[in-house]
Amino acid sequence: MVSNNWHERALKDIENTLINVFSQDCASENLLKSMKYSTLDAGKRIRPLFCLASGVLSDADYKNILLIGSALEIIHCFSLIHDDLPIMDNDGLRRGKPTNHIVYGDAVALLAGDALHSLSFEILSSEKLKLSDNKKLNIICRVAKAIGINGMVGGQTIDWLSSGKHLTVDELKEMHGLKTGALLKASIITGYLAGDNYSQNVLMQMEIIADKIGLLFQIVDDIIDVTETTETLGKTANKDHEQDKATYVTILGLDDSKQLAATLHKEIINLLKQHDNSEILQYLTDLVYYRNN
Ligand code: GRG
Repeated sequence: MVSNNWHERALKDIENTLINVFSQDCASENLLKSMKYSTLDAGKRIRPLFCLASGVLSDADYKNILLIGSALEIIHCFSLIHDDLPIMDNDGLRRGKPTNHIVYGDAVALLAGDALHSLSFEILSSEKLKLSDNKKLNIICRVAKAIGINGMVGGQTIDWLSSGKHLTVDELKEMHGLKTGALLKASIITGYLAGDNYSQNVLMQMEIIADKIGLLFQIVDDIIDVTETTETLGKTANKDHEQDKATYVTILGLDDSKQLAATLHKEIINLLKQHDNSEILQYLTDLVYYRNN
């Protein structure tokens, strides 16, 4: 059984890797402060944790997957800064503290997001990542696609343009698969790709499982948005409802959403049990399912 020790140690290692990434000169002290403000010492670190967990399946080097996971977390943090801006979700609270633009102003927040975006690819292409050029290129390509027009940005655009409109469950699933699921999936897949004990067959199965984990993450996100308080969430509760956005809860209702999440959780655990060394992935799936923030 995976102990909390693994989780605690991984969180520390992720934090230290991120701190290291920021220990470089920056043309603007304010820009660096703003980047660190939204990246260090906060968040559940779900994406790097999944990257570490799937790397175990292919015997990936721990330092390599820490770097890849940290690059993905940095992308996630940049998307949160942009998402919170007044021209997007206009939110004042994130991870239990004022959002980046509230502290540093809209322009610096926007630029900090841009700089984090760029920094993530600097990490993935750096010599610190001890992988063959082919592997690196494959990983960089996966990440770029996951956050691009057919990934996070595409999904965010659909989400933005569909505010106030009725979506079917399938449309909602597709939108979230892009906006949130694609980066989560990239975390699981790139962790696996980083190792040498690798098979095309397992990769295909991990792709299917990763899609389901992304979906579970989103359904739970929609549920806790209405069942938990702003204090517990660390961000404004009931925000989707206020902004008239379609969610699993608004389309299916709370009980059916909970039932869907429970079924999906069981299904993912059963699929993972078919793979050796998947205990940490199972542990993280539980974490996604049982979380309250
Ligand atoms: C220009 C590439 C680019 C992106 C900008 C703003 C934007 C486009 C995309 C936003 C994507 C987004 C914010 C998706 C929401 C994802 C989500 C559910 C965030 C909460 O994730 P958690 O629960 O948060 O993992 P913590 O704080 O724990 O890290």
